[in-house]
Amino acid sequence: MIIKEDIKRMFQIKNIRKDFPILEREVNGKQLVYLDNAATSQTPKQVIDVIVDYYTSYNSNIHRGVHALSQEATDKYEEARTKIQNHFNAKKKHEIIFTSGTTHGINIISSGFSQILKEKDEVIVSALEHHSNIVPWQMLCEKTGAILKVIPMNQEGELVVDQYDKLLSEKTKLVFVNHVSNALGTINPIKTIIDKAHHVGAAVLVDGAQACPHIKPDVQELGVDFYVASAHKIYGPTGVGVLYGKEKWLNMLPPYQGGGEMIATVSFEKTTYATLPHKFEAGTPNICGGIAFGAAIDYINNIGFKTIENYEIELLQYATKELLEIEGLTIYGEAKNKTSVISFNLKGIHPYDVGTLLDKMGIAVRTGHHCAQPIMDYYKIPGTIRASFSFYNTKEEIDALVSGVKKAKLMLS
Ligand code: 7TS
Repeated sequence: MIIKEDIKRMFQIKNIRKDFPILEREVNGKQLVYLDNAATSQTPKQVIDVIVDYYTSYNSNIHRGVHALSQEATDKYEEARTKIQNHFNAKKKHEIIFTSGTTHGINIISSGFSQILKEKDEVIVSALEHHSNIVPWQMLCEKTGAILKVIPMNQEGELVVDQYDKLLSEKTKLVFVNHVSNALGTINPIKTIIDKAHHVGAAVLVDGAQACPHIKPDVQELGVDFYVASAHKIYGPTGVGVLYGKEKWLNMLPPYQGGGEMIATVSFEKTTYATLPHKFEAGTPNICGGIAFGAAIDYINNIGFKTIENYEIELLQYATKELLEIEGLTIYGEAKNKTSVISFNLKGIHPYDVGTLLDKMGIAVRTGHHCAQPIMDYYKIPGTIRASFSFYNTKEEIDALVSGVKKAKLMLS
């Protein structure tokens, strides 16, 4: 029986879906069912309009021209920085650095710490990381002689926090962990991880790439030293992201790249660097992207994180229940606290084959190791099929996924 609440919700989802023109399209002659939101989310027309407006009306370089267009672009770009500051609740606007994305943000910090760390210093990573939050730190360890330690995971796909306690000591200088695992959807206990690290005097970087579409992080409440994210996973464009850093750290760390915009004075004898945030923003940035990022933040806040959370949990629970009814299907990652991501496999069938057949049915999922090979190694599998849901997905789309997986199973067994 459809109750009043369901009707209200169906109406809202219909309206929300109208904001995303791409959801109307067909793929391989079938209505698109987009379930690869953890790779990149779709962009609402409110954000697309901002991008079109930028190139139609005021495209120009920022922070340098006295002319009207340049001033307009500068104002809009800096307004976006303020929106991002407010969203993450950063104390100061100059603690918000525009980057090209999460990977860029992590590299700014890992490269900076290569001038601070010494041989035998220790740094801690978690077993649940994306390669972006592993490889830059391994490069840092190679350069400095620092030692990389790993917080292990368990079968449910959760971090074993007791083991983390044993890794921490006064030798620990840095801890880097994701807020949410991209491969499994696990929400990590980052507040506990941060507090424990601070207890031994270590700084913490949180990779928020997968958390930000679902959770509004409060960097002051978390007390985190660095928090990074990408706009394209939060309904904004690709090629832009954010690095939040505590002022004292950003002042202490060296610039990442040299060039225009990041200097105060230049002569052949000596160059002095600009103050924050420009010190970390060499060259012409992704101006349109930054402004559109601000619009995406507005969009997601208009929907509201409580609404998003409630609805996405409903989708997650429904999909989990329906998928588990398929014989031979295993879900990887059953953390108590997780976002709307389901990684799964069919017994004896390669995930890539299932993904390819689903694509023929118009259903977009990601298959493979999801740039998280250590997690796949833990489960001793080559990869998974990953379905990741957004607030614009529907139960009907989950039904299409479930029926598609059943068909794929029949064809491949
Ligand atoms: N960290 C996490 C947790 C991620 O999920 C990703 C991208 C990154 C870092 C890198 O972000 P980028 O914007 O700099 O590329 N994750 C995925 C994914 O799960 N499928 O495609 C990209």
